Amino acid sequence: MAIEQTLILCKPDAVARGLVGEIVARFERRGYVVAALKLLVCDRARAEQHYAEHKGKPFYEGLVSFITSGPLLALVVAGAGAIDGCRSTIGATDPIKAAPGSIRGDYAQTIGRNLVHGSDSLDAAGREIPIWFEPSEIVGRRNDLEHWIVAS
Ligand code: IDP
Ligand code: MG
Repeated sequence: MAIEQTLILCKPDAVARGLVGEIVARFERRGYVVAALKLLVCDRARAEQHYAEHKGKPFYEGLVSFITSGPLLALVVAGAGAIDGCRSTIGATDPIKAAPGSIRGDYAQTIGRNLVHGSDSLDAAGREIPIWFEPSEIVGRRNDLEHWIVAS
């Protein structure tokens, strides 16, 4: 299984509700490693870049307004199959449909306040990570991560 990096955002609702420790712990307990992490307030330009695929959809303005509404925690999380693995730990987009045991299934109620973002493909991760992090802010390049991972 390839070692992958994925972009995770603990959105402003996660920070406001004091859930970032719980959320990050779930990725760590699964064996993924935090390769980069920062707390920031996302401005509109970055939000539009990040959510470009959703421009024009009915929920787009609300989404941009929400993601820029307060501090969020951005992370690069790395590990074997981390892109799909983190998506399954996060759970379905609509918390009503998210399985109990997933982050959204355990802590969220509505699709507009679903706590976490995770890249949904290798292409998305490759596009999204540079929107949030400089290469120098990411610790451990993909090929160096193997020895951190206690898995096979
Ligand atoms: P994802 O976060 O599970 O990848 P996407 O379809 O990429 O889901 O949508 C991005 C974000 O936009 C979602 O996490 C959610 O916060 C918001 N969103 C998606 N669909 C809706 C909707 O129908 N109403 C309100 N917000 C939505
Ligand atoms: Mg998405």
